[in-house]
Formats: sequence, structure tokens, C-alpha cells
Amino acid sequence: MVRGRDDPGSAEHHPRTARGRVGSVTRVTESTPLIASPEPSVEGFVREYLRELNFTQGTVLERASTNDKYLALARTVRHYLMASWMRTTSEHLRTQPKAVAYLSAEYLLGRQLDNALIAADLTDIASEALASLGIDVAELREAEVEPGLGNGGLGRLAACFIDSLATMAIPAIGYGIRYEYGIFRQKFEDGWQVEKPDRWLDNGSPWEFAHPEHEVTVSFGGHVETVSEGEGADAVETSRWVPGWEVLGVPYNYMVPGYRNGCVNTLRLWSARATHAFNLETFNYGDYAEAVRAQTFAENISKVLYPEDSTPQGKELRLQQQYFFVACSLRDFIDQLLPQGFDLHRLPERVCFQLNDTHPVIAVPELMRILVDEEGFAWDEAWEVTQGCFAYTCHTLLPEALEVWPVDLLGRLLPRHLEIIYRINDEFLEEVREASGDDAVLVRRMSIIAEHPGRAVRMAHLATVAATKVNGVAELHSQLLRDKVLADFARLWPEKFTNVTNGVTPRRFVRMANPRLSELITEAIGDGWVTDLDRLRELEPLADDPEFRRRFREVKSANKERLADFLARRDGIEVPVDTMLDVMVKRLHEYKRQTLQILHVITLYDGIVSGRLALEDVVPRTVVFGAKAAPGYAMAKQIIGLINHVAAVVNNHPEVSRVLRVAFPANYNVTVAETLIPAADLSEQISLAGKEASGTGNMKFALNGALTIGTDDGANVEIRQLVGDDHFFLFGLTEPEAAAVAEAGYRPATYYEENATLRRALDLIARGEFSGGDRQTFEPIVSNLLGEDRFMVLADYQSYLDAQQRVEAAYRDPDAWSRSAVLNVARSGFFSSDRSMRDYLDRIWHAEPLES
Ligand code: 26W
Repeated sequence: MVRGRDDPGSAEHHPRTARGRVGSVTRVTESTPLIASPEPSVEGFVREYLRELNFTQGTVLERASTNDKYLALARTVRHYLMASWMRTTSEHLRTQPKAVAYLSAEYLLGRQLDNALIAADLTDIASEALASLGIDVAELREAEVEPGLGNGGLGRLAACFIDSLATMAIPAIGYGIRYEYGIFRQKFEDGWQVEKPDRWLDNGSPWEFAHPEHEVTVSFGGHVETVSEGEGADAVETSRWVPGWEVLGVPYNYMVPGYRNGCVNTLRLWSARATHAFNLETFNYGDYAEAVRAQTFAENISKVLYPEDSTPQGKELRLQQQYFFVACSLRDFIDQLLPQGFDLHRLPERVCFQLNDTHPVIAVPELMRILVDEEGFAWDEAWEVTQGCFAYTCHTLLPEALEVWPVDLLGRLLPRHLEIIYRINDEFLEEVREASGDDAVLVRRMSIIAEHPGRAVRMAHLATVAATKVNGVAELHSQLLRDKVLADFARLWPEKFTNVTNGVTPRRFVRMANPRLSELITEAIGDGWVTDLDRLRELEPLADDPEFRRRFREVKSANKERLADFLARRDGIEVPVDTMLDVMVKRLHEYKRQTLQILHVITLYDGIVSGRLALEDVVPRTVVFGAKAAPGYAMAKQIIGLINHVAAVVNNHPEVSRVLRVAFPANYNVTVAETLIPAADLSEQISLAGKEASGTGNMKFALNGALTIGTDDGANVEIRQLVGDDHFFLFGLTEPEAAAVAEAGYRPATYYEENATLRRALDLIARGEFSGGDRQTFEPIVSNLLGEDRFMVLADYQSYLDAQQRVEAAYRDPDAWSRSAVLNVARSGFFSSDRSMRDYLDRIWHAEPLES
């Protein structure tokens, strides 16, 4: 149960005396007066900056630390966006347009400063202003600790989407969790991953605005009572949730600036606090220690991001997090963004709650509970409204990544929600029975409640039943959702299923991360591409212009220098700047097949040391990995260990290291991606076909002029179709082929027995070549590959090797290579997240931009 601040019923639970009167929210009916942001000028910026440094940071320039200077700069930049933010917010309230409310447990934002400078068009002014004070902006940029409030693709996608929504002036709000600890900081000890806490808030977070006055109370536990209302024939039984405990959600607002368009949207992240009532009572009893313990208990809810990105642990705290943030968000939307007394029957006209995977799906029974229990809606009315308000995006194909919650856990934490889910399921299964002529097997398969191994709620089924639309994140993925993962549902409701291929924001991943390429592009075709990425097409003819290609190569090589410098300073890693830069960066997962790439490295190493491969026949390359493993995922950690141990041997070998280097900087994150991707020549997208839903790194690489070596998987399929077969190195089984091999019974050992090159590579690992002679160290990897090899690494090995040879041949011709690279840039405009947003708007949300 959730109560808003303005709910008079909550007063008795919330003695306010200690904290003063609660401000009620002013409903804006016409434009409120707003303070203007300062006019951009160098002198003005200097003044604002010194004011921040002296009056807010409380220090003088001579004594200011780098962090002081960074905080003052961040706050100064904020000023220039503030009026736009306030204007956007008040316009939103005044005009009451249909809004998109993006519900996501993760936002992998990356650093904010540079993005804000670019959005506000202040980069040059800020540099000049600070230079006049003897400060280097570049140094301050590095002081920012990125908010790593996400695991990988799904969280980064959410960050790209809110950027695009703001740039397109769509009324949108992002809702999520303000984790005190984001994704862990990865370190290597002897090549093995260790996790350290990510204390991203330690130095202060200048981008957030706490709003305790908009706190929301969230309830958990307790039991459900049935109450009868009315008499005789009119008597109706209703359910009443009597919760066991409560926490408060305090919202923190972050600005989401559009690119130079005067629109600044809001990202609202919730932080958990103990309720005042609880504190007061317990403290009054004099049990100080117990009161503090209870406080810690409540605050644990938003303490840490779960670092699993594919195997849900079914942890109670995770379900608490999920319910906590969606309960706060629904309450907030209804109380803060809709006019008082708004008729909730019309909610679908005003909002689409987009469910970013199943993590926020508990919002479905929560809205039902609000409508039925609090607003007195009849069940059917409430269900119609609810079905009109939600849409669901699925981001995976791995069955083990689909969340299920044991019924006893869910019932203990949210008894009323479980009851609601049961009723939704009953009515849904009735529909299935009717449509299928009582097909009991089908009913069991489609049920929201799984019976085996234990009774559990299948969140993907709940989401699919409730949503107006269900979408996958690339063509192939959406097709597999329709044909395999959710096939029964797609047969019942074909029109519910749609595709929206992912995209990435060109602001962060081209304009900001690759200023040199941006300049080259802008010089050639003007700067319209930043918000209209299809215009990159205009570069196509320049692929045939030798001078343009030369300048493109100059950009690449300058980006390699920048990377080398970055890695030298950050990690003490030395990378050559004149070799092919071959990059695989993404979460460590067996289906993504980092092992396949390390096997290629081992094969090159073996070829050289055994003399079968002459040094002059090898195209010098530097292989860069970046990957975090879920802390409990033993095989993923083994693979990290293997890569680091292979790197040590390769890099220290006097001959081999002349043509082959392996670099594995620890703690891959958005900031590293921004330096690494613009320098890359070759993008490794080598998952087993049918396993990677989309991938978004693949798009970032193509847009930055790297060529892809990849399987026919996820969005690779669309990248290849757009850039053309001649500019993409395809290899491996297709999805239907892989499915057929699996069906027929896959036997990896056959490949080992029949392929001598593969055998030598695996034998090197098995014999301890990379583990100081110890055969045990990497035994689990070898026996896994020879035994189960669930993701068919061995089946695709030879095909991958052949593709790598085509890569080498192509790279030997710099002109042809850079022609392909330019064409990759020119033909990848489709992968802008602006286009993804247009697709969501047309196919799912049906919202319009705010007039400015
Ligand atoms: C712990 C439970 C869990 C399960 C799945 C947590 C997180 C997930 C995510 C769905 C994993 C994820 O990030 N998926 C990725 O989403 C990207 C954005 O759509 C896609 O590009 C990637 O292919 C997909 O793996």
C-alpha cells in the first residue's frame, strides 16, 4: 500500500511536528514566473563559476581541490540548463500531454558533465572561462565518478532512450532506483576478478536534487482481510491489505537535457528511508539500538544494485527493490503529474508505463490494487485501464534470465498483490480455455503461475497478459519471441507483438566520445546529423574520396593515441598505436563467447611459437577485452582468469608480442567505452546466433567506423543488411542451423577430434601453458567446451578463424579498409536511439512532442 504526502489519511502515521509543515504541491494552471538562466558568455561563466566555488563550495581558488573545482563546474553548468528544466516541467504540468513513463530498475548513465556541456552548447565557453583561471577542464572531467546504476545493455539502453526523448521534446519521465552502490568496481588480482564497492556518492553528486517533500510511503508484508460492504443482496466483499511494515521513498531528480532544444526532462530515482513514525515510536520506547537497526533495514532497499545480468537470484531484497520503486513511481505519477481529482478511468490517455524487461512488472498488480482497493473501481474497469497503461519490452532469449518469483516469497512480501495476480491469471486462463477448446497442456504452459519445480509467478507471462504491446529489441529477437519464447501468446494475440530495434544516442557515442570524427563529418555535411542521424548517408560518396579516407584514418589514429594515453595513465597498460585494434567489450557471459576470441588469440600464439606462422604473415593486432562477470558466475570468472593469463604469456613473449598484444583493462564502464570504441578497427560481436537479443555496442562501433566480425545474431543482422556484406565479416551457424544442431544432439568433442588447429589450442590450455604448467587451473573451461559447450564455441571455431583471415586480408589494404569503415558510418544512421523512440511513439506510445 502506498500513500502520497497529500493524503490526509496518512497524517496520523506521519507526525510532522519535528520536520515542519509538509508543503502541498502547487498545481500549475498557467505559466509560473521563472528565473532566467545566465546568458552564455566567457565572462559570465567565470563569474558564475567563482560564485559556485566561493559561495557553495566554500573555498577559494588557491586552495580548491580538483573535486572542489569539478563540483563548482558541474553546478555552474547546471545553472545554464536550469531555466529550461523548470520551463519544461511547468509546461508539462500546464498542458497535461500524454507522457511516457519509463520504468527501469537500471540506468547506466555514464558521466554527466561533458554531456551537459554539449547539450547546453557550453563546451568552448567553459574551456575558455576556466583556462582564464588557470584550470584545465579536461582534468576536471576526469574527476567525475560515473553513476553506474546498471549492469550493461539494458541499463545503458534506458539512458540512451531518455536522452533521445529529451532531444525530441517528448513529455517523458524516467523512474528508477538511486542505488547507493552501483555496479561493483572490478579489480584483477593475479588476473582473477575481485569486486570492490562502487562508492559513487562519496565526493558528492552535483547532478541530483533531493525532494524529501515528495516522499512516498510504501508498505510491505502483513495480511489481507476480506470486508463486506452493504447489506443482503447488495453486499460486496472487498479485500483490504493490512501491511506489516513501511518504508519511505525519497525522490532524487536528475536533469535529462535535450540537445540544444530548450527541453530538459527529468529522471526521478528513489532512495529508501525509514519512516518517521517508526523511528519516533521506537526511539520513544528508548530502544535506541533497535531503532537504528530498523532504519538500516529500511535503507537497505536502495543500498546496492544486484550485479546479476542474466540469472535472477530470486532474492527477497531484489523483489523489495522492484516493488519499492514502482510503487513510488505510480503514486508519484498520479499525485504529482496529474491534476487533482483526475478521473483515473482516463489514465491510458495520459500515460504509457513502459516496462523495461520484467523488473518493474509488479507495477501491474500495484495499479490494479490502487484502482480497485483505493479508488473503488470494479475489477473489469480497473483491468481495462491497466491493460491500456502498460507496454512491455523483453530484452533476452535465455530461459534462465526470465524472472520468476516463488509464490511463498511474493505472498509473504506482497500478499494482496499475489491475490490480484491469481485473479488476473484465473480470468486469463479462462480466455485461453475458451480460445483453445480446453487444451489443458496449453493452459499449463501459458499460466502466469508455474507449478514446477515450485509454485512461482512468471513475470514475463504477467507482463505479456497485461501489456498493450510486447516488443523485442531487434528484428530477429522479436521474431524469436513470437515463434519460440512467447509463441502461445503470439498465437492468441498476434497484434500485441511488435519489434523496436534498439538504438544508441549519437550525442554521447559520436558527438561527445569522438570529437575528431564529429568534426570531420560536420565539415563534410554540416551538423544536422547530431539530431538526424540518417543524414550520415550523405557521407557515402566520400567513401570514394581518397582525401576524405586519409583524414578518416588520421582521426582513427589520433583516437588510438588518445586511448593509449588513457590506458597508460589509468591502468599502466601499454598499447601500440600502429596495429589493428580488435575489441570485444560487453558483460562476460558464455553465450557472448569471449572464449571464442581468446581461442583465436591462442591459435595465433600457437602458430607463431610453433613456427607454422611467420611473423611477417601476421597482421599486427592488439586485442582488447573489457568485461565484468557476475560475482556468483564461476565460469565467467574462469574465463576472465584465462584471458588475463593468456595476455600475460602473449605480451611477454619476445616474438609473439611483436605482432600480437592482449589488453584487458579492469572495470570496463561507460567512460572506458567512450575512449575505446572510437579507436577500434574491428568490433567483435560473436555470440551464438539466437542468443543475443540485440546488442547495442555493435551499433556504437559501426557508427564510429569499426568493421564488425559477427554472427547472424541480434541487431548484427540489421547492421549487415544496412552496411552490406562486403563491409561486414560474417561467420558461424545461423539461428535455425544452431537450433537444428542442438536438436540432432551436439557433440563438441567431434570438432576437437577432427580439427588439429583447434585441438592444439585447447591442448595448450589443458597442459597449463597459461597457468605455469598447472593443469587444474583452467580444467573447468576445457572440460566444459569438450563436454557440453552449450553455446557451440567449437562448432563455430573454424568459421571464425576463416573470417579472421578475411579480416587480415582486408586490413592489409588500408584504402579498401577505410572505405568500408566510412561506409559503416554512413549507413548506420538507423541505429540512432532517436529512431527507436520514433518507432516506440508510432507503434506503442502514441505521444506527441511538447510545443516549445
Ligand atoms: C538478474 C535478472 C536479469 C535478467 C536479465 C537482469 C537483467 C537482465 C537483462 C535483460 C540483461 C540485458 O541487459 N539484456 C540486454 O539488453 C540489451 C538492450 O536491449 C540488448 O542489447 C542485449 O542484447 C541484451 O542482452
